[in-house]
Amino acid sequence: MATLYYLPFRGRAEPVKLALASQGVAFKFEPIDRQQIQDLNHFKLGQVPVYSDDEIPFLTQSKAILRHLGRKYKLYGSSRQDQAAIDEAVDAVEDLQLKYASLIYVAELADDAKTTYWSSHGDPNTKKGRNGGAHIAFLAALVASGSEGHIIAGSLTIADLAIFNILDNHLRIFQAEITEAYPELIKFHQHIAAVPAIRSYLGSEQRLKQNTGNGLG
Ligand SMILES: N[C@@H](CCC(=O)N[C@@H](CS)C(=O)NCC(=O)O)C(=O)O
Repeated sequence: MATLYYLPFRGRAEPVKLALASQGVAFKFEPIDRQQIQDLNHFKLGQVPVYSDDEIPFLTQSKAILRHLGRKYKLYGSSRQDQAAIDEAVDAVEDLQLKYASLIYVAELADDAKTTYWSSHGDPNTKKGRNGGAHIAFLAALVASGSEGHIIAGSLTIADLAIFNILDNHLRIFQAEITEAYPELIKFHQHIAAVPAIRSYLGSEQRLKQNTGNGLG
């Protein structure tokens, strides 16, 4: 059975779980602690998530795992153009993810940091600022360029799942702001959450309650 090793919160394992759940793939989640990550036989890059299945043992890096699942379960479009666009979206999510991680773990979600974050990475008026592409407006543009509620190829891909997850994280902090500025993202979030297999996962025991390592956000 597919096995996913991660710390006991959603974090960077969540898009991987969403991908598996969306395809009805049974998987075992192995919660581990930081001490266990020192076992470099399994955690060869000194980090988690780590994923194993019948083809690949102990694959590290959340985006590499996501791409593997994308290829394995046909969540990666059907052409090289689709795949390039999917990679682009997944990497755009990573740019925002790094800013989000800093807000949670470095700034510890302090009020002034939240205000600065929204101003730099959320407010539609700052889209053209020096944000290195880490801005919710760019994700909104990707969503708007899609069709039938999906970013690419008119069907579910890992790009949808990556965007859904980063959006889900941001909605926990900026629900009112996003609802006002980006109604299309709210619609997208609802659409993905309503995919039957995803809805069922989101309401299941497998969906951990704790979102981040320090319990913020
Ligand atoms: N680029 C990696 C980052 C992985 C990462 O930062 N993992 C953290 C948990 S979110 C970790 O393993 N921390 C343990 C440690 O630093 O000892 C990915 O996307 O998987």
